[in-house]
Amino acid sequence: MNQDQLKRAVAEAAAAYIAPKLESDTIVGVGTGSTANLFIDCLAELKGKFDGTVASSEASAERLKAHGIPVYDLNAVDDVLVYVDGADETDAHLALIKGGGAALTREKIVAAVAQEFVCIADESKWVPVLGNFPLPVEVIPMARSHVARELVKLGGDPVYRQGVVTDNGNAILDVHNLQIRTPIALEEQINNIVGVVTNGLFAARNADVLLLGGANGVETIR
Ligand code: ABF
Repeated sequence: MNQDQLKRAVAEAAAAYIAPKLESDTIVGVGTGSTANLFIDCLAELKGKFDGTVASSEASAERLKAHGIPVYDLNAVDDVLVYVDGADETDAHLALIKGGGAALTREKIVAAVAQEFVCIADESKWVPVLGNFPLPVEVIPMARSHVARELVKLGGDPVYRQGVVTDNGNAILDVHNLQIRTPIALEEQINNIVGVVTNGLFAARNADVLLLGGANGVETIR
């Protein structure tokens, strides 16, 4: 199977994983990216078996609505049963790097609210140590240079993602050359820099379940 087929396989596996949990009042959290897009298409098959969704980006909200799936403001719902989203990297503890699509802050908020976080990824995302994929950091625009200098002190090489404005109106710095051996600690350290909105390490709130697509099919890892 090629990468697209693996993404489709994990998207289908996620729909099959959540289907038995759905009830008429269930809200499903939906992520962003090409794997999450395929999940949205599978979710459309389950329309009517749950109430609606909250989305981690404007792009995902549009795709959900195009399928006729209700999309709610997160403030309007009491509970998110499950959040399904992709990742840029995952380690064996299901700590993740996310944010390649610049949606990390809303993704982290929905993940924080959700009872269960199901990550869907093809095997190219599985790494022994996080950091080969540049770590995205969302920053308040006026703090960009300050945050970049602080990130250099932490050993990284931040690069401004030119031309990208997040759904929240902010900028993204991609931090290269990090070998992230203590992801929970680094997540906290970066979040403590003044001007950082959030960073793409999902370690304090990691995934609960990983559906990983590879040559031998979809593996469920907890
Ligand atoms: C989102 O989509 C992001 O957090 C991550 O950056 C990206 C993964 O993209 P894809 O599924 O297209 O590889 O989940």
